[in-house]
Amino acid sequence: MSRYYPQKVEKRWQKIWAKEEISLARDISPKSKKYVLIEFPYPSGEGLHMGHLRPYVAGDVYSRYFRMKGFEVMYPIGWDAFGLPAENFAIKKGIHPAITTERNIKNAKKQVNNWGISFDWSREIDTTDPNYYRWTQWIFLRLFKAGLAYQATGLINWCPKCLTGLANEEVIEGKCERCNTTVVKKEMRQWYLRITAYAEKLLKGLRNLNWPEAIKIQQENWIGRSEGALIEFKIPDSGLRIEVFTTRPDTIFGATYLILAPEHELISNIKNQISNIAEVEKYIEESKKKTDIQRTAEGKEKTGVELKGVKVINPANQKEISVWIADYVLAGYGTGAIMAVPAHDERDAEFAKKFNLPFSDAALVDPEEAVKKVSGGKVVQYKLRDWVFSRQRYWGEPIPIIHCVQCGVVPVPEKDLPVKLPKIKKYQPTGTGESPLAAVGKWVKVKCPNCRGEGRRETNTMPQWAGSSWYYLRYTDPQNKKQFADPVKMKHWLPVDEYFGGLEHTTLHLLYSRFWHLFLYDQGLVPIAEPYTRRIPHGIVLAEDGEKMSKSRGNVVNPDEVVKEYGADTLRMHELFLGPHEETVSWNSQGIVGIKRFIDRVWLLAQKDPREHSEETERVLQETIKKVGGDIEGIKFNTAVSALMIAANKIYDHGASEEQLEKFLKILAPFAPHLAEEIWRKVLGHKKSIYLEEWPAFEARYLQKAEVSLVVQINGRTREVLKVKRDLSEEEVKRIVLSSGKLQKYLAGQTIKKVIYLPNRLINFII
Ligand code: ANZ
Ligand code: ZN
Repeated sequence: MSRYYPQKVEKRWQKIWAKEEISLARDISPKSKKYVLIEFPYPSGEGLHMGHLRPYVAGDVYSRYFRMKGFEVMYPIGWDAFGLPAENFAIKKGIHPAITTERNIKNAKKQVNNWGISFDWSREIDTTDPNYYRWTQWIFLRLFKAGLAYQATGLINWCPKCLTGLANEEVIEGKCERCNTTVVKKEMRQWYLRITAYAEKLLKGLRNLNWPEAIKIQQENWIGRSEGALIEFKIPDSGLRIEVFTTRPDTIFGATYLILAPEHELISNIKNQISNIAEVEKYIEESKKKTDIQRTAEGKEKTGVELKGVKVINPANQKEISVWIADYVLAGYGTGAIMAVPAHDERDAEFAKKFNLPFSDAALVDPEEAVKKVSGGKVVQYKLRDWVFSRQRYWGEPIPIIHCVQCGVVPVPEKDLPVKLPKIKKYQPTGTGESPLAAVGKWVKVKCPNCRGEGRRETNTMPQWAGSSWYYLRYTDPQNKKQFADPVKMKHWLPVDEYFGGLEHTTLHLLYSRFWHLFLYDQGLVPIAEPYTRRIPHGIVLAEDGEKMSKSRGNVVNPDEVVKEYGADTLRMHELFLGPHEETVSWNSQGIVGIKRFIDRVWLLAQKDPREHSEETERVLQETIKKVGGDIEGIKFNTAVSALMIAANKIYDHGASEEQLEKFLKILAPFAPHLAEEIWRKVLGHKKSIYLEEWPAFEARYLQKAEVSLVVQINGRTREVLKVKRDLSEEEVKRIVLSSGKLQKYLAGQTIKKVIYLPNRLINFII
């Protein structure tokens, strides 16, 4: 009897599967389609890690299962290869990012192949390929022509380490999402995408999606819809007015003062009127140094300065009230001004106490009436801001725009796409707010497509989120030279049925790509409104010590090392067995030995002779077929693995016919693809792959047999026959009997001297 050497066996099948195109998804097929997607990876120099393995294996089990269930499954992969890390790595090593990217892709590809992931390589895409980003630029132009891409100068988030502007979504608790450096505000010209125009659609579309509730809520909160009113407060004898946004117009009689954000534009207009302007300007300077998070943190002591010499009239009661600036009022929300109602609002109350401002317990009024009487207007406000879309870095898609002295902002004609990123030697960020491309004179200088006069190319590039905003569309038709994808193919494959991914992209990728998709839908360019039907998040894999895996801690488990030592099948099953897919789990180096033993045991089982049919085995198989299928569809891979292990032990004990062994192999196949195929073809001698087989059907008659009729005797006399689950322990049966009303009458108050239990047949109480 030979031992099982996964390292040898696995490589062989990986090659054969590639040749046999086992995972190729056909566009024209009589089968129902299933589109399974993982978030395509960023190909870094470090290679792929456990964080990639987890969703890829999950998607792989799912895809292999549904192929066997008779679906045409598309499970593609590509590379999200633009972005800062490649560029930073290149700067450090002095190698061009195009070269390192190619190298890293090659390596990552090898990795996922070693893990036995059944991706459809014929659909591979790379966002840095001009054939791909040509269409990213094309969609940008569509947005531009629809008025949804615009330039503006404003205060934006700036990362002083990455030396680039950032979108709000990339600022996590005041820090850069990439490098964790505290973000500062900087006034700059930027490109924006008007995602706010889609706020309502982004909210509404969420409702019908099969996403975890927590993710929906997070996205809803980020969009932050709130209904309220705009109300004007006049500055007497000036013709000026201050507009506030309030969600509580009913409290207007209690508004005893007004607060502006320190950045409010009115302040510079009424400078002469402010008698303490020096103090005010000092406060404005100080607040510039704080992030929004610091400014609005709960429990932070309220600060502010009165604008002395300025008063406004409360339109509800005509009372004159004072005006203040305070940093807890943000410039970027509502109108950047509030009416303060200390009697009803906690933050206002804190502020009023500190500065000795009046509280008013005036009665609430009907909100509708209040708005009418003060001639305000009902409005809806969103927390969502427009998406800052330009980056002052080299390694990204050039924004296809030409600036002309005569004509202003001119889009590059579609026929001139792609605007290729020039290969240059000096790609270091400049830090001046200009992208390194600005120094490439030859590339920048270009004729205006409109007037043929002298023009300059836009030198900012797109953020790393651009290419990923539509990549799942390209998978449906990756080679298309005429369109970003053929509508017929999109209609066939969309929507994505299952989207496996991380929890960190809720307000980044998932928000951005839904926005692009909804826009393309409005333009009639995609067949359905929402791209991702079901979202399946996974928890992180922590190191064995329960800490995050990190180089500096030295606790990183490298999946490739595990493959070398134990083989891919063991790695896959162990990883799935660590815990529920959506939960954070810790690596466990002891448990892996158990999985390895399981793999060896199945191998032994396949060598066992003679092979005879066993009813016991059949019953186990039937239950396991049902359980494993249900678990895969319900994303409960850990319990599926456990069911397979239990089944293998029982089958080992009871024996199995060839047909029974085959059934077991088929349900094991999605999890341990190499082992299953090796036994299927090499031991059992089948010519064709096990992945062309059908998932075994289970027969109800066996499942009914999961219940048995148990005779209950008292002192040897039969008193009852109970239907109970098979294989219960004596304790479990006792509990059932003692809670049965009919039997209680015999047993109540009696001392049970002895219990005789014959599993699945009889229990006899001696009293
Ligand atoms: C008066 C009032 C009375 C308010 C009351 C609340 C309670 P959401 O739900 O988040 O939209 N507000 C408006 N603009 C603001 C800004 N730029 N910075 C900080 N706070 C601002 O909150 C809306 C409420 O937050 C508004 O309603 C306003 O205070 C405040 F008993 O007006 B309210
Ligand atoms: Zn021109």
